[in-house]
Amino acid sequence: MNLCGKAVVGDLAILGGAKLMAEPLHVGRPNIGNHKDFLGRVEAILERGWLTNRGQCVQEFEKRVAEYLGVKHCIAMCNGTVALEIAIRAAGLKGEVIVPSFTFVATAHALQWQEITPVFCDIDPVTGTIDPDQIEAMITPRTTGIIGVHLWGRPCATEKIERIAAKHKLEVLYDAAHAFGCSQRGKMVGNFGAAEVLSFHATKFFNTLEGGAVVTNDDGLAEKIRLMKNFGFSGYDNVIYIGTNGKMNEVSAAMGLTNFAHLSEFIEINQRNYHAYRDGLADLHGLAIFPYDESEKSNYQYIAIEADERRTGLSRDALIDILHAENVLARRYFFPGCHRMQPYKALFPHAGLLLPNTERLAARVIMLPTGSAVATGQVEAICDLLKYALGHADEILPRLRHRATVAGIAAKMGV
Ligand code: T4K
Repeated sequence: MNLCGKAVVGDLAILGGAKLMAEPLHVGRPNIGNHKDFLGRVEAILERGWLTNRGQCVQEFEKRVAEYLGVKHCIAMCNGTVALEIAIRAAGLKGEVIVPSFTFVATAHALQWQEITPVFCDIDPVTGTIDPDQIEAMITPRTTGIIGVHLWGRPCATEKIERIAAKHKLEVLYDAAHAFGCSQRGKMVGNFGAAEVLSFHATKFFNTLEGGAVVTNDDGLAEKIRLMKNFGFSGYDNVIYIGTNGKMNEVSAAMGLTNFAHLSEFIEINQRNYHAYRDGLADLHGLAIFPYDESEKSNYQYIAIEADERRTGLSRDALIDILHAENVLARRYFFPGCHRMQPYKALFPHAGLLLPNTERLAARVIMLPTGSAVATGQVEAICDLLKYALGHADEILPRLRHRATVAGIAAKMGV
């Protein structure tokens, strides 16, 4: 018997067999530090009666993040999306901003929310980040900036992007939601562009329940952002700027401080799982894992694989259905690409024609579970399951088709 426990194709859960995992394995299960430490901090917050508005924990958290990244300013926020919106506004972006479509929709929404047009640029097929060679062709007189996304913790081609931006007098921001703890040429993400935006959402390897931050080395920009995230207040009754409420609360910061004590442990677990996946999938034709550059610092938080249907014999979606049936809740981050989501789909119906690499990757990517909720043995079993599925694609495919036909007929009959 193999590690996934499938002797015949009928043993696959999608074809009626037992599930590989007793409990669902999610992508994005939170890593949670020491419960007692967290609860102790929450108790102290309650004792102090200072729950938000730049309390002790938020101040300490901002200091820890800035020190860890070697960046001058960290402004903690309630989430990454609001942090993006505020950074965009503070950097003075308007008109059109060039962004990849291959990102979580929050990157595009943070622009559109402020009536700034996201102009979708294609990605480099190897790195998955914005292709700097395509940026210049998208610049118009209305363009004010570029937002690169450090996809799955892989930093963008920052040098090239920033050279183009300087030439055309554009601002550069980075959506670093995936890249806390990652470096490029030894420099920590957080130190590139005018500012970078982090997310500490529950599903990120390092979380503050909900949370985010803008990090920057620009004193003036930091000052503006601090004002903007607190309604523009500069002391009691004195509003000197337009602002909103982007503040991180004390309990979120307490979670962040608690998780800081486990940061290297979380990264080690992710790296261990990454190695197990990389080794387990090594000889599978048609399934390629997105590699991490291990000479750089990385958080290893996303296990992204690309499925080439012509070689696997099974489509990406069929593989996801097979995994889901086994309680391995793989995801399609980022399907179908922002340009195929509303309102962008209606606004730019033909955007896809300029985004061949985005369309290709969006149709192929499978995100697999990792983090402290996933044991090495489970990773090995998942790899073995994929190996089994690919090795028996010829037998599985007709049975899946038959199953789909029966389901279609049943649906039509209202059964
Ligand atoms: N930019 C980029 C590039 C981003 O990826 C994101 C967020 C942002 C900006 C915006 O940052 P935030 O404003 O979110 O701070 C999830 C996250 O909600 C989102 O934060 C993240 N990116 C995105 C990649 O993934 P969904 O809609 O896929 O989440 P959901 O609810 O399906 O959760 C994923 C899985 O995680 C669940 O199946 C189960 C597990 N889970 C989730 C939560 C919330 C848990 O086990 N426990 C939990 O508490 O977007």
